[in-house]
Amino acid sequence: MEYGPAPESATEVLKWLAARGTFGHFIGGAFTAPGVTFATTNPATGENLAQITQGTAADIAAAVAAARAAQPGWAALAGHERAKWLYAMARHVQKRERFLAVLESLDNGKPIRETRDIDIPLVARHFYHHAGWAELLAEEFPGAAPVGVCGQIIPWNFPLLMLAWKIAPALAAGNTVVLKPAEYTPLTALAFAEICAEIGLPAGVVNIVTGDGETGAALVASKVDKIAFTGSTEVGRAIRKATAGTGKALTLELGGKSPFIVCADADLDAAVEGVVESIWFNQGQVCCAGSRILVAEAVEDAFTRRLTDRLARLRVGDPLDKSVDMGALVHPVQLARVQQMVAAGMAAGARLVQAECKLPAKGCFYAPGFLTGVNPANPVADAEIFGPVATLTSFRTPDEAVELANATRYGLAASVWTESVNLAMDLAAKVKAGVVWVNSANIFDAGAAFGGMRESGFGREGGRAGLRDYLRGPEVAEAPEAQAT
Ligand code: TXE
Repeated sequence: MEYGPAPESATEVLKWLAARGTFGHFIGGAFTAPGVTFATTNPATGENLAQITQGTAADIAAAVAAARAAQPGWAALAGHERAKWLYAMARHVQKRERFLAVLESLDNGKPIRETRDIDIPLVARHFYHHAGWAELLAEEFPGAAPVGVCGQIIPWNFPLLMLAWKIAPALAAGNTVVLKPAEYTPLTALAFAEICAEIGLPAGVVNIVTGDGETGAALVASKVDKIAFTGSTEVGRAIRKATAGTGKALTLELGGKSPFIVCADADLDAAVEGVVESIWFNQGQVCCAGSRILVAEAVEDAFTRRLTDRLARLRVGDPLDKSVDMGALVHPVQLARVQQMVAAGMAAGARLVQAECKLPAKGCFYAPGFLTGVNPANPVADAEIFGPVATLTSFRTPDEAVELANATRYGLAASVWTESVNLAMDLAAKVKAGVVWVNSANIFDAGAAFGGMRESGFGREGGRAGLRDYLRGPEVAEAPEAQAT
């Protein structure tokens, strides 16, 4: 088996996988014996990486019981003591950063440049940031109490980062958790469970139960106090129905079809790089990807030319090769989905501009591109492709840009490119999205609230607003800054 560059860490990861082979769940501070298992595979090669236990309702009940038993003691700790554990998690993630970067690339297919420079550093940052919050909690949210036991269900596109987004604020606020990673990418969550064991985290504070949607549904139906979910809009809808009337708190971070607005006065080279970071980052498997490029008619030709040139220079290939820009999609099912969506878009009249790169002979690789001539009735106009393919449409006036940007059932993110501060502020206020980036895209910070509106869900992750979603009590309903205005 050839693993290209980064051989040392890759060897270490392969040894780690070989030593374990089959994983159980992490419940009450220890790994359980494996049960019925399924394979997690490397999407770049199709090879099996490890056997993963399919969580049952009984496993979920055991994990929830462990979290329930641990919760009062965890909440009773002084904030600075909870902070100590979160700092330890951050430091241990940093200590293993190369190992985790390679493991994530192997399980997910994303390029090592991204896991090494983006995913894993952001994971550590999230734990550091929330360690600070644990210390400040009593002062910043006087009278607030944790929600209790939180069930957390995460997707496969940023496996360890989504784990950090869920676990760090929950623990900082005094909750305990049962987390279910996505079935395609459970390995870094299991490596994180080992970190919890190694640092001696009190048993039951973090529990990880692996499995598919059935395991997720069992977690939703279990005796937890809150569900925090990131994933598809369809499953989010089902979870909202399942939790309605149960008294369980709920936050949902779902899909998107985020506009990427290039105004007539934009710095076009910067905007082209913005597209690279927006839709060709992580193979386009990003909930807030700028998947709808809206470009001012006056610069459409110039912008499209530069974008096409840039597209031709993207390198697609072995995720462990440090010079690669795009790796493999996460799974053959997702690859087929992207192929079908693009074919449907073309059948409805769109034209595909696609990189003519040589793809590896096997694995879930897909050449990036963009679709032009997408009319509003085209299925790809408002459906998430969730792959490295944007749509490109032109507009004449800023008002038309706003109208097009808001012509969607989603409202997760938006990106605005202009050299005019006034125009940027005006568009940012009018576009219906939880997050608006100006002259940038896909910037994530642990201190900034991230989350959607409309069918992109509700609730926030990151910063003060994210903390509030893991608390209840008098100071929680409204942020102090909101009360002041
Ligand atoms: O998501 P699912 P899938 C979108 C994206 C993608 C599509 C399908 O468009 O192409 O969804 O991806 C768990 N009760 N996003 O099918 O099924 C599941 O095990 C409880 C956008 O992989 O939503 C996994 O852990 N849990 C998204 C998690 O939900 C259930 C990221 C997400 O899987 C469940 C991923 C159930 N009934 C996909 N069914 C984003 N917002 O970033 C499944 N799960």
